[in-house]
Order: sequence, then C-alpha cells, then structure tokens
Amino acid sequence: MSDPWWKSAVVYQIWPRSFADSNGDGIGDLPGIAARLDYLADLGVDVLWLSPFYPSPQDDYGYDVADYQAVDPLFGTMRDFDLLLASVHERGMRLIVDVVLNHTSDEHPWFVESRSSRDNPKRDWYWWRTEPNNWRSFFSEPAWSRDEQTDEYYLHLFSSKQPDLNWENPQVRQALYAMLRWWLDKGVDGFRMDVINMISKDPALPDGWVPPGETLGHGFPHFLYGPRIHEYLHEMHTEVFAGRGATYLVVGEMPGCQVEQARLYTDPARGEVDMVFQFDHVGLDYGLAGKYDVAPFDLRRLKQSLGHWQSGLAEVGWNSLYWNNHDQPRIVSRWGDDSDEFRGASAKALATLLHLHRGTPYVYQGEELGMTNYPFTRLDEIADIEGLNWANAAIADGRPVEEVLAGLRAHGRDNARTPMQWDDSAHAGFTTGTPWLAVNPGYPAVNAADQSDDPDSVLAHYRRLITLRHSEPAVVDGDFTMLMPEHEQVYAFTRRLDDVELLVMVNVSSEPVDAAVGDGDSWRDAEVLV
Ligand code: ISL
Ligand code: CA
Repeated sequence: MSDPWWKSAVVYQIWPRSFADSNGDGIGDLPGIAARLDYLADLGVDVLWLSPFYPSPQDDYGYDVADYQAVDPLFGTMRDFDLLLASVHERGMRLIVDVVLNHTSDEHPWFVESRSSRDNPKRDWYWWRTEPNNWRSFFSEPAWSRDEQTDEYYLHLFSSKQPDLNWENPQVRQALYAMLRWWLDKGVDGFRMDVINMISKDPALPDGWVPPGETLGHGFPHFLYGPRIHEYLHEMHTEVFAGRGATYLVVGEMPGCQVEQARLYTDPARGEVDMVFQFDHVGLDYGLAGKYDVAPFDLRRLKQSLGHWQSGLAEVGWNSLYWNNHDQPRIVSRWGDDSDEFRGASAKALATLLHLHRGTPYVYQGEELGMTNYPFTRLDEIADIEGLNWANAAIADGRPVEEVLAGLRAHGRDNARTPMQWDDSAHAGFTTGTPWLAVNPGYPAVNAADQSDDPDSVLAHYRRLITLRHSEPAVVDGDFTMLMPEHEQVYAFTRRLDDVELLVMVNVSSEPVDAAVGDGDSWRDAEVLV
C-alpha cells in the first residue's frame, strides 16, 4: 500500500488574527489570507492549517467557540471561507481547520441552554456538580466555577468561558460528528483537533495531587488519558471519516501524551488519528515551578527527547515535527541565537535539524522568516489570557514584576502572536490601520519582502528543505539513527532508505565546532544537499 499523502507533506499554520488584515481594522482576516496564497504556494507547503475563525467572544482568541459552523464577522464571512478554500485548492494545496471538541465557549447556545436550569435537556452536555473537586485549570485558576443561576459548579480545564463538554453523553458526540461531517462535505481536507486527549475524563472526577505549598490539585491523571479516549477517537473515525474514499489529515493536539500512547493513537490499523502533537521537547526548558520558570536549554536532552519519539514511532505510527505554534515562543529566540550576527544562520540550523527528522513538519507563520520573540517590558503589552492569569497570580503571590515579565518574555504565548512581518513599511505591511497587538520592532530586518528574492535568506532555506522532502524519499521514509548523543553543540543523525543514506550535521551553537562522524573520511565524497 502506498503512503498516505500527508507523509511527504509540510503543513503551514496560520493564526488568522495576526496573519494579514485586508480591511484596515487591525485584525487579520480570511480575505487577508486569500491575498497571500501565492507567498505560501511559493514556499512550497502542501497544507494550510487555520486556527479558529469561528464566532467567539475571543476570550482565548477563538479557542472559545460559540458556533462551530460559521465565521466570526471579525474574520469575514462564510463566502470568504468558501473562496479561500477554492483558491487554496486551485493552487494545489490543501486546507485543514482547527476544531475545539473538548470545550465550547460559555456563549455557545448549547451551554446557554445547559446553564439555564438543572433539568434542561442539555444540562448533561457539560459537567455540572454541586461540589467541585480540587483541579486547577491550565489558566492558573480553579477548574470549576460556580454558576449563579442554578447554584452548581461547571468544569472548565481552561478559562471559565470555556466549559468542558461531557463526551459521556452520546448526543454530544453525535452533534460533534455531524459538525465534522459538515466541514468535510464543504471540502476541507482534515482537522487539527485541540486538546483531543482530554475529552475522556474519569467520571468519578477524583481530586488530584496537591503540590507542597499549593492549594489546587493537578487533575492530569484523570483527564489526559481517560478511560474511554481510544473508544471515542475510534468512534469518531468511524462516524466521520470512514467510507468517504479519501484520506484526510487528522492531527490531534495532545499535551502530556507519551510515546507509547501515541503509538496506539496513530497506528493506522486502529483508526484513531494520523499523528499527534506531543509536548515533551517543548517542555525541556520548563523549571520545577512550571512553564514560566525558565530552565537552561541542553542540546543533549533535546536529542534524547526527539530521538525517543523517532524510535518509538519507527515501526508503527507517525510523528509530527514542530518548533512553533501560536502557544510557543519563537524558536530562534528560545533555543537559537537571535542576535543580528547569527539570527539567520541560527534559524536555518534549527529548521534543518527539525525538517530532516522522520515525520510531518509544521511551519508556524513567520518561523520561515526567523521571526523572534517580542521584547515585552510592561504587563499591559500582554494580551493572552494564559499569560495574564499567570502573571496576576504570581504577582499576588509576591513575585517581583520584573521576574514575571522575564518569564513572559521567554515563554509567553504573545511572542508567537505579534503580526506577521510582510515588509518594512508601517506595521510591517500587516495592516493599514492600528494592529491589535504591537508589531515586533525587529521587522525592518526580518520581513518577507526582504527575503523572498535572497537565496541566502531563512525563507529560501525553508523552501529548500521543503523541496528536499518532496524530492528525496529518504527524508520521508528513511530510518533514523542518532549520532553523537553526548555532543553539546552538534546535532547529528543519519537517515537511510535502501541504498541512499543522508547525513545531517547541524552546529546549534554560536561557536565554530570541529566534529567528525566516524574517522571523518567516510562522508568526504558525499553530495552536499543543503
Ligand atoms: O499554551 C500552553 C502551554 O504552553 C498550554 O497550556 C495550552 O493551553 C495547551 O497546550 C492547549 O492548547 C490548546 O488549547 C487551549 C488554547 O488556549 C491553545 O491556544 C490551544 O492550542 C484551549 O483551547
Ligand atoms: Ca481585518
């Protein structure tokens, strides 16, 4: 059987709010994306993934969905979506949409009904209890909020405006499957499924472990790999995708997923999802106190982590490869060198390292230009609810504001969300109005116009890596062997398919390095690809 198309594909993620603004209101939109498709086709990517553009109060910038089957007027109309989809297909690309199936907005009609009375038919579509358990939400608050109207608590693993759906209820599942079929009927090519490993909860909702000195418990063991997760994913696969005679790309975002679990989720014989976003590598520089407690980067640990996933999915299943998305800081600032001197080389080095692993690479808007973190100096520059809630809690705990800001500068989600840098005109060409979030001041030196005709640019390097994946089967299907696991500056590995062997050697440091594979001679006559 031949490989599914997505094994040789590269996916480009668009976070619509910050990609391109067509009407000068300072907010990116669907017509803005449509106007930039030639840039994306030229980059060579196969698939576009659109983060949520659905009607939403924007409490979590669209990951709080109030209507799964419409477009928020902020981003355009359903006609704009249809035109965009058609233009993507005309250029030979595919489009996948982001679906948030674990929770809705509290303004979704389902929740409005559910909260209206204890005996409403949709009451059981969400998790209601007279007594909350001790879980903490991902956004630094209790995971339960009391609702005045009926004097009960509802569960929200994220913000209080993102109540969790109750997947135990078959009506909930059927409503979501019908929605997914509707998008497929429209012609989309698949889905990115938000926190999909959290949809099954232990229905007993037991308290979680409380770390010393804290008041709230960690409920992870009770919802990250819940008792019915495989059953739900397989049911969804059967109800939504089976019998359509086409292959779709389904990528499940799965915080806390272990490689043994991922092997089950992505085993094609089981019919669940095609690949997962795992979080092991992006957690490597989190300290004991969590995400904003920034720990030093150690290349050897990155090798252990990515290497473990390469071998764990070597025989069965499939990897996704990513550095960046709308939740992660910019990679060249995080683990590279974003100084003027090394930014370009560093961005290329990190791209090479990632893209030549086995798996499907994802590029997040601006990553292909080497976009950097934003130099936040004030709390009122922070827009993201996760960062703001954490900052407020930390300050209330007595943490100095300077320390809090340092954490946000290093790991805050807003780093990824500043506007796309198109050229060196005002606001980087993102909008003719006032951008909703400030443009990174580095844009005169980092923008698409500047790089598009420069063969030495980061952009040109991404194009080369994408072309190589399309032309060299060993990049797609070759097996993976890590070399020099203890080297602190060089990341090296081989990929082998039949009689083709590729050697990848990347100096990830800002110093010259003398390093050799074997006796140093075996690769002397090899063809240089990149
Ligand atoms: O950003 C995070 C850690 O760096 C996570 O806590 C993040 O919330 C988690 O990875 C889940 O992310 C997804 O679901 C969230 C949404 O806020 C994120 O933007 C989305 O990618 C809730 O829908
Ligand atoms: Ca707009």
